[in-house]
Amino acid sequence: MAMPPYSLLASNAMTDKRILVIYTGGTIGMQSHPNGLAPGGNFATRMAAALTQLPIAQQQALPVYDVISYATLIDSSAATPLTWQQLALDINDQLTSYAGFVIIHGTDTLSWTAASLAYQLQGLDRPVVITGSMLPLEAPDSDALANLHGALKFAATPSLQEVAIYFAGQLLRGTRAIKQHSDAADAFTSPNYPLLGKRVGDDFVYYPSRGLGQQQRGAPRFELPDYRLVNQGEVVRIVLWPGITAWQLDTWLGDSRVKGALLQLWGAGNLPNDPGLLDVLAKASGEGKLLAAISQCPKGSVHLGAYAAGHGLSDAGIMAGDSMTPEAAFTKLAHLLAQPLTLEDQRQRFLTPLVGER
Ligand code: ASN
Repeated sequence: MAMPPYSLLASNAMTDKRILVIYTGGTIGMQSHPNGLAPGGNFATRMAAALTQLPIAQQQALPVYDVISYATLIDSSAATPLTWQQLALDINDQLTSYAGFVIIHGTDTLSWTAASLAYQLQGLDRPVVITGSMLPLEAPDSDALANLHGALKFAATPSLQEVAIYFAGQLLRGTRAIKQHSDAADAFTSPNYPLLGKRVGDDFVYYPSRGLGQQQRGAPRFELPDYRLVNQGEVVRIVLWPGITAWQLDTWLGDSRVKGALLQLWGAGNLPNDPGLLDVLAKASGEGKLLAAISQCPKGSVHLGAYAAGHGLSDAGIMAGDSMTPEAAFTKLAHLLAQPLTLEDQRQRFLTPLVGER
């Protein structure tokens, strides 16, 4: 007797391995409108059509997936902490129904969303892979199909147990990635941490020894605080420039609405030798504001106190962000400030690696 093409067991196994694709917008789904490119709908059909362009063997090796589209599709410049929170809530709601998740996102703030999700989805026991593209899905020579393909493949890799970005053949840790190029397909880099995986020929290779999967113990410990508490400008990012003055710094840090700040210093942690600047910082941290510093250099780490000019930073209560990306440091401040923690706990948790971000 001939066997049916799929046994019941096989189809159950397929269900166990389903991937949920969440479409938020971005260039990948954009279509021409009279005012320029804008996010287009009907993504599930368009994605399925694009995937039929893969060689048959690759199509057959794709995981089964469902697609949900957000009601309001955005260019990722419109993302806010509430967008990050919505994604985390949706993943939390669907967690046990899917083996992995692919988030389709605009590239401009993709690494911010990735970093924020990593803090919200601590202890994640399955893949969450964020991707997008530099050219729309239907554009000639688009990078969209290759990115969707790789994202689906890695989202179906159970040993990947963290929030990662798949882009241009590379799998990057979500808390370690930055957008480095405004035009090239190879738009993302991970300046201070090796790739979690990559495409090698037709294979998608994951390096488990670099991943968080091995640290994963027990049930996920998601933290889903109310990000409305950090959605009105409570956290600011200040990138130093030559000639910055104390009054300028105070304009930001002295505002009672500001609860935390990320400072981007020069080099290994240098700032102008102006006692007025340190006074402003000390006053803000004395008022209970959470202040952290990283470097403006994408590679390397800050060492507060390495230079005489930067020596007073630790005394002023500034926490060293080591080699964290701006995205990872900023979203971590926001994540900690959204929770009812004491200042001491917030400081201690900022300085502790939570999801491989430092
Ligand atoms: N402006 C777009 C966005 O971030 C850029 C892109 O997706 N390539 O939504």
